[in-house]
Amino acid sequence: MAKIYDFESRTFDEYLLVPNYADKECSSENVSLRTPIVRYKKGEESPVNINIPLTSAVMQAVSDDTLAIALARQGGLSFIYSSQSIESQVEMIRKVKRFKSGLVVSDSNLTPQDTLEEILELKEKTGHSTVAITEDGSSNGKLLGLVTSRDYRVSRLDPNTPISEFMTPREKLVTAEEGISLSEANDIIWDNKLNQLPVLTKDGNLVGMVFRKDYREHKENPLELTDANKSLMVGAGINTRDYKERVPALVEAGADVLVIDSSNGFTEWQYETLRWVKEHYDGKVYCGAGNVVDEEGFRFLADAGADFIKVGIGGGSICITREQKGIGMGQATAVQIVSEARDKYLEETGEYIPLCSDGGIVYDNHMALALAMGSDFVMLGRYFARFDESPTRRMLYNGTYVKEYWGEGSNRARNWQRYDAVGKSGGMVFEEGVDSYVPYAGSLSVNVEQTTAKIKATMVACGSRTISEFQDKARLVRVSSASITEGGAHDVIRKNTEATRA
Ligand code: RVP
Repeated sequence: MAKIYDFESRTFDEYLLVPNYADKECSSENVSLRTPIVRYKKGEESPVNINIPLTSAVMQAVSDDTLAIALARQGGLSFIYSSQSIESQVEMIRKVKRFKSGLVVSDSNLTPQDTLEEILELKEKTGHSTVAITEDGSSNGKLLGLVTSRDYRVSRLDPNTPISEFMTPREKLVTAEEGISLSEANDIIWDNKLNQLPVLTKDGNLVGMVFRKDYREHKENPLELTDANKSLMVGAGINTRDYKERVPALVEAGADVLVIDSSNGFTEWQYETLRWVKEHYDGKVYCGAGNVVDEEGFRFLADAGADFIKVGIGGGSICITREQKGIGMGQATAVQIVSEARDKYLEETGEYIPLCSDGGIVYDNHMALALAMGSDFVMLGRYFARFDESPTRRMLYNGTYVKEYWGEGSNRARNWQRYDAVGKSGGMVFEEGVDSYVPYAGSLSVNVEQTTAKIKATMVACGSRTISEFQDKARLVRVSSASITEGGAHDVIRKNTEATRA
């Protein structure tokens, strides 16, 4: 007979946190939101951490290179969507890795024999006005000169003029040698009134550039998430079908963490994919898996070697899996059950597996609740889709600005690899996601700053300075529907009808 659980599954809105004692030292300035994202042994540190517990969903309407750069600069991590060709996903990863606040691999390079016309074309393509002139026109060739917009006047110079005639030659350039620190490079930039400093190997080959502007911006983004080479960090989605080709290409491009993107992770497909990644790379490539909602699903992926596990089925704002297939679990309950399973696994094996609460987060307080209930980080689709940096169009709809947002299981995404509803023709037989609009909300950095300030304030109210302390100390209470009404503004005539909770 079917097993029927004797509890109801619940959503975040049905819980509140109860404050704990907070001493004077427990203030927002002293709260760290740094959090582990891949498995580690008890007593050790996770090899990969993020500086704020926010990741962006593996979705076409959310995570491209532009959003990934903006989010990494605030300390979070994007997972670039996999419902695209391997080549275009790789290109997005490369763009994020190339964007460096410190040393930038030059993406605009020509030879001295090229012409002004080619400089102008390149500038148009990359949007960058500094071009490295190398012997072979590559980003790591012998540096022969530099061209910036100060070196030519388009109105005075024949477009066919060879670059050698107007570039600033190598001997007139101030350069630095490989190994220089970012702050030393910055001193040279200031002392010599430069806008950029080429960094060269001992043999004079170009390693990259340090830009004055980037250094300043880095100082303004103290939480910026970078790897050992000072490149921004970025994740990538993979699927269980073409992983043998996709994973090597993504790893080669520099993806820092992978995740198997699927609505249901409790499958032999995920097991095989995880084993392949782990064995092929000797455990050196990190890969998350999911999604699951119970202990059995968690154990299965943990034993298969998942580095983190995503929790949640059917809670996504654009997701109709529960309606279509009748599967899923209320998100808050799923997080609680899987967290308990994770803690049991830690007791038994001494390995901590970070959890990601994925889908169904509407308000900032839901993020705090997800963390309190045991998630180490959250994954957000709708939240990020609303910002300038998301890949979709901003439009005027019924008098307000909106952005488009569609599910990976919608016909629009045609991401049949994420779902099992594949027909004979290879298309989708039914949809598990909808195509929608979400209210436009401006820039990512402003919103993320506000969200993280709220999470910190919640943690302070619960007497916690770190996420793990928050998880240990949190005390939660279920609320009745009447007390939910009591929790919002009530029995007053609101002057401003805009929702203020988001
Ligand atoms: P939300 O943040 O509530 O918009 O949810 C985003 C999550 O929804 C994704 O990370 C993914 O797990 C899920 N999703 C994406 N597409 C679909 C679908 O089409 N059903 N669901």
